[in-house]
Amino acid sequence: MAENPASELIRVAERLRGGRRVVALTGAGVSAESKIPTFRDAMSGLWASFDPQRLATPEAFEADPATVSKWYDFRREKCAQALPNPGHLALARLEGLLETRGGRLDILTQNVDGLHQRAGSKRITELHGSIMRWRCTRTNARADDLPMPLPSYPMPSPSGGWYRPDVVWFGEMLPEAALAAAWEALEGCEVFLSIGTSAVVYPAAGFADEARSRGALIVEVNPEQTPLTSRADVVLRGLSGVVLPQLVDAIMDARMA
Ligand code: BV8
Repeated sequence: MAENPASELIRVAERLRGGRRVVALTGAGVSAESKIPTFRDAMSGLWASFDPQRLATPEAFEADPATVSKWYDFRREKCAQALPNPGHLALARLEGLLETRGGRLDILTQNVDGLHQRAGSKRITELHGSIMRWRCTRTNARADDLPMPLPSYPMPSPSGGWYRPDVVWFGEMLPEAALAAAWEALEGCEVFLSIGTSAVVYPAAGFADEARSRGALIVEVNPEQTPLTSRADVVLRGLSGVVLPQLVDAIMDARMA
């Protein structure tokens, strides 16, 4: 992977130094260095023969609640064992840096693993819910303290329904509060960072264009090309766990004062 020209990194750092309104859209790539498989990686072992886009649907749960519950419980355990990586930690640092300069960082994450919270970030919108939480199919009551692993698949809820993962499946609407928070963040956005996402799942994949229509600088951090690459103003080609700390160091670099 070619090193990013320092000038590209400096260009973004200079824009961020000004204490701006920044939105970071994060995807599974940000958690890849925490050993959580991305969607487009072949899922390891037992799940290699399953297609996440087929399993992550209401129809799949309806048809086979045991298999879907087991898949999510397997992933929940991996997420609970994972640790935030330097990319998550750099975003938490960036949030504090911007705030001291009167700016703001909104993290809009497609990830359900809770690692941004554990890295210390505060202003986070979970666009697609949380794999650490389950929701009753009858009452919508939520539970984030169910035993790990679950004692049975699927897990019955006290109301006589079942517990389903409290995530947004393909074909399901995003939570209203999450969408409202995303639109509010995009409203004032001056720099939009698309980090570790294949930029193919909507409505999140449309946020970069929303930000651009408001004059924001569009920056992509990804080791590979995506459908957003050709529309990005700056492409920082690399791993988020490497590029994001470099970006924050560049902002802190006194020589840039
Ligand atoms: C909805 C939670 C109303 C569950 C997920 C408009 C146009 C076309 C289609 C649609 C549309 N509107 C709605 C749709 C349908 C659908 C959709 O977009 N389909 C796609 C496939 C075309 N959207 C929906 O259904 C959404 N609902 O809009 O409701 C509606 C409904 C139907 C029809 C119309 C309207 C709900 C979508 C949410 C689904 N839930 N997750 C769970 O986790 O199990 S999606 C899941 O996959 C993620 O949350 C994420 O959103 C998505 C993509 O994953 P990524 O995070 O991008 O990860 P991926 O593996 O794909 O890529 C990783 C990237 O990281 C790669 O680029 C790689 O290069 C990079 N990378 C790897 N390592 C690193 C790295 N980058 C940096 N550093 C590294 N170290």
